[in-house]
Amino acid sequence: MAQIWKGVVREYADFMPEHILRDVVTLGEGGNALIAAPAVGAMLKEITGVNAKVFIKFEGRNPTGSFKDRGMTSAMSAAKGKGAKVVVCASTGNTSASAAAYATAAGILPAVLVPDGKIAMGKLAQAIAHGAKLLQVNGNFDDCLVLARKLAENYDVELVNSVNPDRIQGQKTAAFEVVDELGDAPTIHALPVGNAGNITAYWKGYREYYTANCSSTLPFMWGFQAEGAAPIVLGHEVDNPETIATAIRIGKPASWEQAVAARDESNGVIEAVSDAQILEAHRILSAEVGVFVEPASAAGLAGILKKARTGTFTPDLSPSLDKGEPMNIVITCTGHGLKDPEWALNDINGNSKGSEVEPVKVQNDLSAVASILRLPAPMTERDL
Ligand code: AN7
Repeated sequence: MAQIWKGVVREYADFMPEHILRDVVTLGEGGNALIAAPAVGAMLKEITGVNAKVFIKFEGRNPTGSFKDRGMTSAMSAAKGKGAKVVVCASTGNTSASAAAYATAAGILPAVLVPDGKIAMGKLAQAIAHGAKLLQVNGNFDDCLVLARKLAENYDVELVNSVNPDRIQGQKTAAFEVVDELGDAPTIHALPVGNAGNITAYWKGYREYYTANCSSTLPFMWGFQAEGAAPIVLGHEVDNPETIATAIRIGKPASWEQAVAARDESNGVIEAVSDAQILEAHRILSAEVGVFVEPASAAGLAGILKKARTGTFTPDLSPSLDKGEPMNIVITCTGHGLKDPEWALNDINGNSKGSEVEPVKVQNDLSAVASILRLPAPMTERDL
């Protein structure tokens, strides 16, 4: 009989602090099996000669369509456990969608602060549908986060951004799942970096599993920021971050130090990818792998391809290569394409991709449809 998944807090209860387990709020998040991406493996082989098995950790499969749900189940469980009436978060969209859904499930009022404009329509719709108090601030994400933190400091309100350590507890389970499925850590784990909570959470998860002897290795953490919003790469804050990947349009990441620690302790990298590279990876994921993501989610694959093409893909660090085995690469795709679907239809300037995406008009007629599809004529009775 199949086991029914109980959500990340209960599934990984042994790795959760007690206060999160008292009153669990879950929508059934996590348990996302890796998706093999042989098309990406073939590209890497062609560019670098390296044998790699590439897997996508598709976090768009979570209840609200992003990885945020993993941390929201734990943060909301803790908030409910202490009797919170109101939670607040700053968000580029996904955190607000997730906070709104989990707060609703917990019977808590969600207040969300989002930047003026530049939020994908699907995410706004989610927050509104779940009954969030949606406040649009005339500033960017970084301004929103400052406000949210001050609100939580001065009023009886719980902050559920990833600076809340209870968020990281749930979010780290993504690393557990990867190890549980592969039998060990992958050689490389690539992912987008915005506010830097996720890279912090993965690294914590990988280390905890390693310490508990659930894995025998640790991965190299490869994080990728958007070029116009790459403070960690530049080494200084970015006052006016810009990228089409609105989810990671962040100039002052809250978990900056933890991200740098994850990079350095794992001998990894944090580098930048251009919007064009992000959109190319977005297309490869949808058209060659079968996974539809929002632009920010494609930054991990964009980074892997960039490193392959610039000759800075350094697989010689992998012990498995000595044995001639392909190395495992896991790429986290953080959010679902349905949240921000325009990128399937429009180019980088927001213009329609034209005939490539426009449906072909056809008569309501069987042979007309078959003819456009260039299907060979069916066998007739005479042929038989
Ligand atoms: C799809 O929702 O910060 O580095 O407020 O939505 O952990 O911040 C979203 C971030 C990557 C970056 N991909 O993760 C928010 C928010 C998607 C995201 C990131 C986000 P972090």
